[in-house]
Amino acid sequence: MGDKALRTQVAIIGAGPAGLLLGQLLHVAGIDTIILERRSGDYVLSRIRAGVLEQGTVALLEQAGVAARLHAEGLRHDGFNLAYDGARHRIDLAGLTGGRHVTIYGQTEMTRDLMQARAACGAPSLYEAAEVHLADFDSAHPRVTCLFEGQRIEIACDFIAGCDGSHGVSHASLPAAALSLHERHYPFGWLGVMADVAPVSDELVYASHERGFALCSMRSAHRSRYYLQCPLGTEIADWPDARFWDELRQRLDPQTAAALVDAPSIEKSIAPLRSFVAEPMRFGSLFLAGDAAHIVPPTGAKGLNLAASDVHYLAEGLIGHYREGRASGLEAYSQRALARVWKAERFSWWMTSLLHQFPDSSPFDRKIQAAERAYLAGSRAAMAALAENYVGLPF
Ligand code: FAS
Ligand code: PHB
Repeated sequence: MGDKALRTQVAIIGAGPAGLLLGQLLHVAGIDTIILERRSGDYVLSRIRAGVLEQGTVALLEQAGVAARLHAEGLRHDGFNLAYDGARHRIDLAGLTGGRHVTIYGQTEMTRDLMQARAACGAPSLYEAAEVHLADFDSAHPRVTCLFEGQRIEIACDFIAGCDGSHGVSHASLPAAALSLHERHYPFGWLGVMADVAPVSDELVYASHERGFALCSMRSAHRSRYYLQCPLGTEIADWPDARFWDELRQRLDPQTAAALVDAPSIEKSIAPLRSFVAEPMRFGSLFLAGDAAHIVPPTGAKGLNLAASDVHYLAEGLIGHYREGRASGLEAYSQRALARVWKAERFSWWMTSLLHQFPDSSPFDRKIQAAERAYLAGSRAAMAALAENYVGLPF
């Protein structure tokens, strides 16, 4: 028994996008939650992550009542560009998908909006909660314990939502035999730079070059986000700004390279690329959502958006349980979520394979990759398939 006993309907582990969005959707539906987060709020906000939101994610933020700033500051994008063989090929998202689009709005800002909304509604969040432990989730009376502000807290709840990311405690709490893991590691990472300078282009540019992949993205009309494919083991210390900008220019098509304006980096980090799925996503009263259950390489801008669709299915199931005593939503959760997860895993793997240089590829592999790019640049049907995945498949 802890020093302090609490009770809630849904205990949420993790205050990243998945945990916070779930908390807000359940609050709007009148369902009580407690969020436990290992880090401080400032630390969570300091992590630079995603930047592209699907329309379905925007709709969920509207449902959660946190989309005002997104609509005021987010950038609607109706297309993006692929750059290879010295030319740019625009993917007309709106024209190829009957008007669908994406919105550029940093995950940091989305997280900030969700944190502020949760604080405003007074729903409890335990930041810097240590030694979080999940218990009895194979029963109807699961419990979560943690150390918080020097006290041992025990939370009795009906359900636990494991939204604690790829290094969380939730899936680590499961017996290995209960999980089926599927994984692919890529032989490279992304070196990312943020700079307060106007973006090189008003739409994103994904460049494929024999020196490696590069991505030109943004957070606003005054803040740019760039990435370079880099070998495993790359050290940030080996990449001063001047080298980064020079290498980026070499990988871009001439038109984009000529327009690039560089500026001092305000953030520089390296992210490894991997594909990962843990099946199933439900264990009794414990439900996994977001990076706690799956990881995609960031090439297709799917990670954050998959966390949102998991949360959509899980919130629907929990609301059905509490409002109508209906178990079907929760029983279908894992199968529904995984059906969409695997399609996004496929797309992210495909786009990564299309645009990156693979150190161990054979001459045949490289010919196939070049043919895939050439086919895509010349086929409306191929571009339409890319576009419908990029804007987000239906929930
Ligand atoms: P998160 O990892 O965001 O949140 C999990 C939270 O749980 C964290 O705050 C963590 O501190 C907390 N936690 C962990 N263990 C805990 C414990 N034991 N107890 C309590 N709390 C615990 N996606 C894109 O779409 N585009 C991108 O460009 C992109 N870039 C990325 C770059 C990096 C370096 C990384 C790591 C990911 C990137 N992603 C990107 C994916 C990323 O955006 C995730 O998909 C998104 O953060 C998923 O959100 P959550 O599932 O909430 O997980
Ligand atoms: C980003 O802006 O961080 C970003 C955009 C598109 C991607 C990945 C990352 O595919």
